[in-house]
Formats: sequence, structure tokens, C-alpha cells
Amino acid sequence: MPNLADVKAGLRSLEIETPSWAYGNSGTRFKVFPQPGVPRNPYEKISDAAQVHRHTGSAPSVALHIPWDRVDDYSELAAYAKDLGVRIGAINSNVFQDNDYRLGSVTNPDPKIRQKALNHLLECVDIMDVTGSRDLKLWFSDGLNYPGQDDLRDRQDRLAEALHAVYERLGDGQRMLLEYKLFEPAFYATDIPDWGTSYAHCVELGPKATVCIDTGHHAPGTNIEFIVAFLLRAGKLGAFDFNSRFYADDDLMVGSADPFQLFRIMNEIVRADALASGIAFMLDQCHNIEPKIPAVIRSVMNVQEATAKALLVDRDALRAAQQAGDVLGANAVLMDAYNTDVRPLLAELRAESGLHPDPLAAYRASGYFERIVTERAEGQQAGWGA
Ligand code: PSV
Ligand code: MN
Repeated sequence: MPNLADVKAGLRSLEIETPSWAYGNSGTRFKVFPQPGVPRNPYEKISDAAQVHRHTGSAPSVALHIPWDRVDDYSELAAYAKDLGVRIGAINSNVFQDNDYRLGSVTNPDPKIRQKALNHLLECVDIMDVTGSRDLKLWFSDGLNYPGQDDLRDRQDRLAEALHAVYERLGDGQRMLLEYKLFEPAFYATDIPDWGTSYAHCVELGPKATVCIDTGHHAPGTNIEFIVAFLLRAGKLGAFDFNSRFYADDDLMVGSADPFQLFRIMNEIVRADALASGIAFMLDQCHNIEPKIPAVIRSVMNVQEATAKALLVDRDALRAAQQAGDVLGANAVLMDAYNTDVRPLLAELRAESGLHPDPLAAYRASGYFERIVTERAEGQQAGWGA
């Protein structure tokens, strides 16, 4: 059986990055429901992220999305984060919300628009230089709605050219995370639709380029833990955008739709001893109907619970059963760990770190929500496109 001290050490090493946009208003294309107390600017988003870290002890960084989080002085923003006990994480580029990008950004047939998109990506690296961020996360909505609309292969060439230019601009210690998505907004062909396409571009680029797996970006039924295992073996898994889905890119709280899938993913991470290997465990979620800060806290707890279960897998017994061809025995080892109630263990761990054993109760008791509702009563709430 795994040693309890090792399980606790593994859990202590787990860091989850929360996204600035999870604290702002967001939802579906049908309706975004505004909520009281929502941040009005990136500073207030960082304050909310720091509150999540205060109660969980496991969310020390916050990802930014540019231009949603554009500020005049990024060094001031980074210093503000530091004062609150968190740091700026990945810089997410946004080349999907400008009118110019109707036919694509870096794969657009028009070279002027490609250049505009590239300039934005390079600006994101400038921001990384100032904030000390390690990761540039790239997601492209580029794709086609109709067969024949553009040349599939030319678009790969344009993509490779832009990625190369960004890669060359990265400094020491900076990385590119290349995200894929099967469909939406493009419905016929997406230029980076799957992990294989992302992986191939990353291999061509070099060691600083790695794949980002957004758990909501696959066809239904896709075996995501296989992708995790494959990319870990190849040294090309850079990050996760965690969220849950029932149907498509639902962006619900991670671990809510399929906690067993989250366990299977974390099981591959633990199997590869990759909990603290530099993989960015990020959330990419939209909280439309549920209160945002508690939803992020819940998500962090869900990842912790899945990780605790993965750490409890009896690796020796599993291997022995696998090598003996004991199908049911091997499956039972995994299920025993999954079916363990790890909540007492996590509560104990939090108490040992001086935290309240129940982060959600601690948040409710903190008075933070009442304070932000009052303080943020006036002004324009942040949201998509803000
Ligand atoms: C695209 O669906 C995506 O997953 C990318 O990561 C974007 O940056 C993010 O959502 C925006 O919420
Ligand atoms: Mn994502």
C-alpha cells in the first residue's frame, strides 16, 4: 500500500492554476447571467483568485487572458498579485474576438490579418517578460465551415510559420502551450482539431513547445487518459485546461460530470510521477449560474480529491496483477483507490497546513463575499470581451 506520508507529500506538491475569466461574468451565447460582487477589472479578479488560494492553499497562480485582462502596467499587476500571495500564471492569447478574424487569424488567407494576429501573440510574450509568466497558451478558433472554403494544407503551412515566429521569440524558461479543439466555432474543419496535430507542430518546433489538453475539447467517448499517457511518455504534455462536459465544450466545474474520468487522468499523472514536473494544471471554466468563487474552490477540491485517489493506488499490487494477467484483480486495485473516501485525508492535510479543513465553509465564514458585493456595487462588471 502507498505510504501515507508519500500521499500527503504528493498532495502538497499539487498546484492548480485558476483562470481570471472564471471570476468574471461568462456563460453561453444565449445568456450570460450577471452576479453580484463580480470583479470589474483584472486587479479584482486577482483578488478573488487570491481568496481561493487563501482557503485551499493549492491555487497559487492565476492565468490571464489578453485583451480581457489588459492593463497599463503589467509589472504593477504582478506586484499586486505577489502582495496577495499569488503570481501571474499562463498568458492566454486571444485571436478569436476581433472582426478581422472572420476567416481565421494566423491561418487567414490575408497576410495582413495573419501579421496582426502574430503581433498579438508576440505582445503576449512581451507581457510574459514583464509578469514573469512561464507559459504562453495558444488556442486558435481558426477553421472552416464549408468544404472548399480554403486550402487545408496551406492553412497548416501558415500555422507552422506563425508558430515558428512565436517560438523564436520565447526567452529562456518560457514555454508555448498549444491547445487543440475538435470543433466550435468552426464546424467543418478546425486547423488544430486534435492532440495529434498539436503534438506534430510541437515536435517540429522544439522542446519549449508542448500540448495543452482541454478536457472539454474532444469527441464524446474519447479516452483522454490515453492521450495523457502518450504525451507524458513523449515528454510533450505541458498543461491541462480542466473542466467538465456532458455534451461538448460545456466548461462546467472539473470533476462534476465525470469524476471517474478525472481520477483516470490523474492516475496517469501519478503513474508517471509527474505531479510536480512542471505540468500546468489549469482550470478553464465558465460559471454562469453558480457563484463563481465557491465554484472555483469546489473545482480545486475536486482535482485534489481525484489526485488523492490516484496517489492511493497500490502501484505494486497493480503491476503484479497486470503482469499475472489478472484482469479482475488489476481492475479491483484501481477501483479500490477510486472508491476510497479521501475527504477526511484532505481535511487532515489542510488542518496540518493551518487551513480550515473545509475551504467552502471557510470562504462562507470569511465575509469576503459580503465585502465584494458592497465594494463592487458600482461600475462595469468584467466579462467576455471586457
Ligand atoms: C476555447 O474553447 C478555450 O478552451 C481556450 O482555452 C480559450 O482561451 C478559452 O476557451 C476561453 O474561455
Ligand atoms: Mn481551454
